Amino acid sequence: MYTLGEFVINNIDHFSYSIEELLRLFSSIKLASKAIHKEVNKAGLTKKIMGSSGITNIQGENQQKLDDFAHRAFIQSFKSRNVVCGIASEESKDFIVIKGKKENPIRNQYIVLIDPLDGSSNIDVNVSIGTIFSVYMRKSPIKMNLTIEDFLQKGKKQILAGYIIYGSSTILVYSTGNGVHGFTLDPSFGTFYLSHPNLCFPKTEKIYSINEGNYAKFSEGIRKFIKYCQEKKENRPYTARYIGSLVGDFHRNMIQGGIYIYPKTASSPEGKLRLLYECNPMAFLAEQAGGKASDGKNRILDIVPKKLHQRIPFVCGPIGMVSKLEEFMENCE
Ligand code: P6P
Repeated sequence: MYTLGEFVINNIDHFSYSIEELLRLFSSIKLASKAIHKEVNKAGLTKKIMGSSGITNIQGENQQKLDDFAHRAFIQSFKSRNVVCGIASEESKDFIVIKGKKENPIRNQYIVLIDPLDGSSNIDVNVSIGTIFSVYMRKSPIKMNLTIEDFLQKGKKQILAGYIIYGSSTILVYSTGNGVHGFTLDPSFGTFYLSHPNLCFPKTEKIYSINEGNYAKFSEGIRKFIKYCQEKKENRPYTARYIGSLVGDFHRNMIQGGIYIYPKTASSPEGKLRLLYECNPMAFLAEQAGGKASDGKNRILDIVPKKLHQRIPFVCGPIGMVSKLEEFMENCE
């Protein structure tokens, strides 16, 4: 069985950056995700890692202890591998600059945007949660200080995007623009092995995922699409599945065939999800898996970011389902 490192080395042809630096990036991501895997899997046993940290994070959300643990784990692992020059995290108001080690010839030129632990409100009820990561080359010259522009790049400029889902097993899913591939952690070895090569949305359109509790707050177009999903016609009704964890819902929908929707609502006119470290990486994966991702109208990967933590309405899934939703949205404008 291929390990993640072996798979990367055997698929270097299309990757236009340094393989050594890509392996360093993966080394950081694997190190932190294994530490989080360990804590998530014993969360129910040790009260000290469960529940709220008592801190309200920059999102105004109640930070869970594991959110903070995951944030620190990634910062530390990226610092130690000397390949990243800057990190933007959901848990940190401003971006974090990482100075390269002088004695090391590798010049840190990668920018990472990360949601260290998405869906963390599910920790205490044992529902799958995940890390979402997005990687770019810096735009500013190596010798200059990082600027916010290094982080506000269009999603189509990503060189690496992926997630780790901490569920019945821990799976790292990524794309560098040459398909989507999944690797399952063997905890006894601490090694990620190729388990889901070339992930693609199946032809069957089966599932729709949206928080229907917000139905009264949705736009007419979204409400009409929900009714479309529920009517008995052609290959419908679809199955409703929504676990309140983007990584969990996305992973299931990519494998089984389904659309994920977090639209704007009357109370959240920009939607809830963050463009830079949730929607862009998931949109990159969705397109690489033969699907589509938009804000209900515009391609996510073409959107010019304006702020580090900006929110955006988000829909992703099989091309046919996303296009049908966009049609309803357009007809109700
Ligand atoms: P709601 C988790 O907080 C998250 O960011 C996503 O992982 C998830 O899909 C969504 O929010 C759930 O939000 O408002 O439906 O509870």
